[in-house]
Amino acid sequence: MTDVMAWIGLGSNLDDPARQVNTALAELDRLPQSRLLACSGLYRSAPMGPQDQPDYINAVAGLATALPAGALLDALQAIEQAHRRVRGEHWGPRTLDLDILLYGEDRINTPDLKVPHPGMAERNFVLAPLVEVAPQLTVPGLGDIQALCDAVSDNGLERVGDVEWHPATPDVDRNN
Ligand code: A4P
Ligand code: MG
Repeated sequence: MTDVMAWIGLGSNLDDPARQVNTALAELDRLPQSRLLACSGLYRSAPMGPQDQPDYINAVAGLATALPAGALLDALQAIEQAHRRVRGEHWGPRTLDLDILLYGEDRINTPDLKVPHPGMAERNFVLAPLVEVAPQLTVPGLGDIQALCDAVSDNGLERVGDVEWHPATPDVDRNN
């Protein structure tokens, strides 16, 4: 099976959010049949939903994967569990949230998985980091990522730094 480019949204607002996101990136890169190929910087964002919770740190990552979408969701939920995420209030605070934003050009609508992620067109903390790393991206059913990003306010959003992950340097000396 050939690889699909899946775009993953990462979010955290508890227990050192930048560390949660950086650790999760390394864990994504270690998933079976998968390789992390791209990553945005870290963005601080005002909470969407209940306001009596800390700001979030958000980022997006591009994962080349041969895992089917359902298996990828299971793997992401296992990583969330490893970060001791306790599911509480809807849209409430969390140590780590991993959403499948895009899975290649697929449109998926099952009880457990909706792709493209239904909220992504309203979320500046998803659109701005996607524009940073994949400005040519087209979202199935929604269109050009830059146009989607231009249509939302950047209120409450600030790029606060780089992630610790770096793309592997191609080994150009391998040929001989
Ligand atoms: N699910 C369906 N589609 C997907 C998908 N594309 N990716 C299902 C991941 N999961 C998907 O998710 C509930 C169920 O959604 C999963 O079991 C899966 O089968 P959850 O993570 O347990 O619940 P939740 O996160 O509380 O609800 P929801 O609606 O998924 O919330 P979101 O969309 O994840 O948003 N504010 C800021 N600034 N930054 C944030 O990152 N995140 C949230 C949560 C709220 N406010 C935020 C942020
Ligand atoms: Mg979620």
